[in-house]
Amino acid sequence: MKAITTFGTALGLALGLATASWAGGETPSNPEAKVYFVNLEDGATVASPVTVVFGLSGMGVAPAGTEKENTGHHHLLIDRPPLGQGEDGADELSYGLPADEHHVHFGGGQTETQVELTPGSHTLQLVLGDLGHVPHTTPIVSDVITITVSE
Ligand SMILES: [Cu+2]
Repeated sequence: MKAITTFGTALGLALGLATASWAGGETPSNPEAKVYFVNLEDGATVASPVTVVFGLSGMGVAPAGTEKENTGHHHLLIDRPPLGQGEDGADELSYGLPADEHHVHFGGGQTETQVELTPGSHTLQLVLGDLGHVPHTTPIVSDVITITVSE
């Protein structure tokens, strides 16, 4: 019985710490919201250009710059560490996402794209950003998936 109690306490502490460090920018999200890949699964082998369809539940898509509660726009992260584990660590969760080959913005409110990827293994992650491209608090991010692009 004692062992169970101790385990419960440790779990509570671990969850508390995880929640405290998992904060983004100033825009609140629906913490139940989910962003996900509609047409790609982890481990999939695909041909380039790769069609990527973005799914979002619990919040709505709105173009960048739109001030509307519980909305955001999609960002596709390509071949970089999971958001919050890049060079700036958790700090990157509270700043606007960069725009470069590893961070593609869909500020028009698009929900799908085609990306040219070289043959081989690539990682993809979806991140919802607010009107100013900053992740929400709680950040709405997908799992990181690894796909293989065929020759
Ligand atoms: Cu953006």
